[in-house]
Amino acid sequence: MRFFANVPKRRKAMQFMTAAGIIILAAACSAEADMPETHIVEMHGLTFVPATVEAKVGDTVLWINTDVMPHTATAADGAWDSGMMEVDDEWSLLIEEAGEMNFICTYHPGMEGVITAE
Ligand SMILES: [Cu+2]
Repeated sequence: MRFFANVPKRRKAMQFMTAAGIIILAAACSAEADMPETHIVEMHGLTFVPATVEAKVGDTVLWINTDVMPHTATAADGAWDSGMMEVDDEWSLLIEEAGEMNFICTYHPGMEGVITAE
């Protein structure tokens, strides 16, 4: 009888450990949600797509020239510059501080975008 009396306790212990495991797993998943992301901006049809990027500090913005002509990804204030990006070239920028950063293509005055980093 004693042996069987222990079974429910063991089951409770198992249930507790399962619940603890789920909590740990949930915590790990939410930590993953805060992992740095890469935001892709295509240069296409003389525009940046998307033109607005909402990022977090630690994220990366990756420009890819999928157009038929060269472009640049250049900070409007001159803080950074990809230089000439030929067709199919890629260039990335690590977001190191919060704020709003306007960017342009130095070849095409109409090409504008903005990164909002928090
Ligand atoms: Cu351009």
